[in-house]
Amino acid sequence: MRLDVPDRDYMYSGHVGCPGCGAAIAMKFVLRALGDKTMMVLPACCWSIIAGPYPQSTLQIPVIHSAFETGGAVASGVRAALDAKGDKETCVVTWAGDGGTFDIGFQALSGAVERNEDFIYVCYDNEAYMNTGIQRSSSTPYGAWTTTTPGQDWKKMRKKNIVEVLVAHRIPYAATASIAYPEDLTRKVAKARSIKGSRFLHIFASCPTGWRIPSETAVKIARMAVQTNIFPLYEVENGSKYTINFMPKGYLVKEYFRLQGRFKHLTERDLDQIQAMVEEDWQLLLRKAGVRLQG
Ligand SMILES: Cc1ncc(C[n+]2csc(CCOP(=O)(O)OP(=O)(O)O)c2C)c(N)n1
Ligand code: SF4
Ligand SMILES: [Mg+2]
Repeated sequence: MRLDVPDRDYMYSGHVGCPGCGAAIAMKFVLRALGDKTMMVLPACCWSIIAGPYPQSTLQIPVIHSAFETGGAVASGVRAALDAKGDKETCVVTWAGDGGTFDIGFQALSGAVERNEDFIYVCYDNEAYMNTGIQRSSSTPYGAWTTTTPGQDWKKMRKKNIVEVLVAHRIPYAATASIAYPEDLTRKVAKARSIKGSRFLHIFASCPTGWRIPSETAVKIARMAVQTNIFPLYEVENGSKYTINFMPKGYLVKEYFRLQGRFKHLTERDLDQIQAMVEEDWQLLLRKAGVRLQG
């Protein structure tokens, strides 16, 4: 099968991520879709390491490594500096993990998008603070083991719905995407690049190390997250126009959970409860998108 995505790479062939790292796959596709004239703000996260130690870098674009909590603020400053130089062409992109987005960088992100700063904010979501040893974030899903939710203290709170939080800011464009659907991802990045103002992309990026999965299953598991409705693919324009990009056939969440060591403690009853939560979220999304299903 030949993928219909640009073939010019903006990553060199080597990087220092773990084998099967979804965050590395996400970066590869996003940079291909953004093309030349891209500047990246990189708050502390696994990607601060994956890019390699100075003076080496796997990235073929200018990068600013920033403090963890400042992704939105630093991007605002870079945009202002480019504007002052008369450079309207270069696209400013913040690339942050879920911890740097849902939690610690949220204030700077919310401030920047409330001002409708002209930049793209990409959150690659591996559902925990991976770089520092798999600590739980507000993106970690209900039921997951992490080093701060060990044993019977597995996470009992549901994942924060970050796209809905961004949609509440009424930004021009917000979308979910997955490393398992590169054509959909590429189209959304290209669309985001063509829009002015604040744009937000939430990319599901498997983490073999933190999820306790074999590296070769990273893409399969990301695909299953979409096919089970755990991570639906959709986009929202101007805070109100919802479009669902993929209608799953409705696989059972159990199949997805059973492949991952981080969920191995869950009982059948826990998994039935999670199935009901997923269904509830999916029905809510369908209502927002104005989709009515029979039954
Ligand atoms: C203010 C501050 N607190 C804590 C850290 C330590 N730190 C660096 S990266 C990181 C985890 C980042 O998690 P996430 O944003 O989800 O990205 P991931 O590592 O999962 O790719 C932490 C806690 C820091 N650099 N700065
Ligand atoms: S810990 Fe996870 S996100 Fe970080 S480099 Fe390894 S696989 Fe990638
Ligand atoms: Mg993370």
